[in-house]
Amino acid sequence: MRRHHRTTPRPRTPRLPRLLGTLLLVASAGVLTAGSAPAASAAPVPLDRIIPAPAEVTPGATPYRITAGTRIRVDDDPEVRRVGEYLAGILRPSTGYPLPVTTTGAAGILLRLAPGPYGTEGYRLDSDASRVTLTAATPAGLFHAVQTLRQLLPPAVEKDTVQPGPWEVAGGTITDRPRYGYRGAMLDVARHFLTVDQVKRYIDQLALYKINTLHLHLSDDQGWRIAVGSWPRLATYGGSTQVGGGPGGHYTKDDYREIVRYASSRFLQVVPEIDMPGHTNAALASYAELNCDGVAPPLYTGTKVGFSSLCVPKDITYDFVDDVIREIAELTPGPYLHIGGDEAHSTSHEDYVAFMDRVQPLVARHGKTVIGWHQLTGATPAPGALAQYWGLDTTAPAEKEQVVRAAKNGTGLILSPADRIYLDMKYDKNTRLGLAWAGYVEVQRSYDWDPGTYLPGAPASAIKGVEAPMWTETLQASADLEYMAFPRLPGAAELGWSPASTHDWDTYKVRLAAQAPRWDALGITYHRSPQVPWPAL
Ligand code: TNX
Repeated sequence: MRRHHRTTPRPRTPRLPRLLGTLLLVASAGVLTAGSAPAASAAPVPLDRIIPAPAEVTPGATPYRITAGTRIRVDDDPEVRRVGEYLAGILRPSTGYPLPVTTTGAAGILLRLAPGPYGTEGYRLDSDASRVTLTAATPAGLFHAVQTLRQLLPPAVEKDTVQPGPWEVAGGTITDRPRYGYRGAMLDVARHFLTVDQVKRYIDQLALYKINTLHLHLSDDQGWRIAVGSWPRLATYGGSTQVGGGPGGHYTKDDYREIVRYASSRFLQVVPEIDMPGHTNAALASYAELNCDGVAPPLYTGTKVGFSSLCVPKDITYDFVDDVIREIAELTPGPYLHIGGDEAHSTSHEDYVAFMDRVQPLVARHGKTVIGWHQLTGATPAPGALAQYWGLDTTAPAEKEQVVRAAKNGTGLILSPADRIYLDMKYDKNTRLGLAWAGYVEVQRSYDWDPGTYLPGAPASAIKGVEAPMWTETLQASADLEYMAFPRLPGAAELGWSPASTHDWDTYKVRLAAQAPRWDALGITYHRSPQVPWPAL
């Protein structure tokens, strides 16, 4: 019963079996609960009311109810047990139940690894009166299944004090796997420094929507945010301020390891970015010898772009880049290292190409695969490199063609169109945070596009996924980040995960509205866009 993913959206007719199933489910839940618990709130969340939309749903008749006696039964495998404990950690505070994680028993909530058509991140969820079974080929698949289970429970499950329940999961089966392997979110920790705890909080929010990549923009004109042992002033001096002139900050190597560890406990890889050859004022200010004229500029706390460049002809530039890449590659278990390459307006085209020709092999030498912003396609992308497209609908055709040509020649693409999923763009003219250079981006605009057809001419196989960047010129507190990310981030996650055939704004906005009580329970600030039918406050 596997459904084949389509790369083009199908016409907007709802799939009849799914719709019928949902109706049946709602009806049967109503009958089952009549006379016991309060009917309206007791109907369990329909299996297809989650974000990202699951690939395939078959409703069943009887829900599963978590009770004081429920056990979480896991395979005898340390990683599966870890996912079981993570689930218990979510359920225990709000249910008040002990929910022991055990390796025995056949009822309750079961987490099992088994071969099947799940790929590296897919899963199956089966729910009936006696058990909920999560099955996947990998711990990552089980972790994503846990996020699905979480969204199938009432929003109050997210609270950290005991709530009344009941805790029912609709009966039936979900079979699910992602459309794309790269589903990312970026945090710019350079314009405003974000603490390790802020990054962890965001990681937890990403995990809820099955995002598997955290891209950290670790350096820019306003700050260098990671300790480099061989060039210590980068962090201690180059990291000592930020936009607006505040104290800035940087991650020690242990801080960074802790972010990587925490991300990996949520099955996210970290992609570190050192932006080069432009966006380098913090480095140039820290070491005079990196400048062509040998003079260090002052630190910079404004928001202009395009004024700085590493000195392309000097050999010391490549000693510097080699040291930085080596030390960051050593700390990074994931395969990718992002070298930026955007807005190098102070680097000649010739120098830009020469720089990329020398730097990309250094990334390979330290065992990593290059990612660059799509301007990298104006040079010669290394074999296997990925280009991150951040253009707009209105980007000049020649620039899009250059990206498409690279894709045809084997460069993979990550799609981050700025007028769609730049999370720092204002929603409308009244948004008090954010920028508007790519226009206003309301929720429907951010959701309503198809990564598979977005760049006409790019081979479908070149599209590796979607990433939602968050630039922080105007953002500092977690509440700021959340206000910009919610509700647009779940849409980016759905574009990366769900089959194109599920794409439909009218049903999506209802699913999105249903997330709001969960955000409230989690303390997440969000924008109550007038485009979404939110529940009353
Ligand atoms: C463009 S996107 C930039 C960043 C800014 C951002 C603000 C990109 C690769 N470069 O330097 O922070 O716009 O939205």
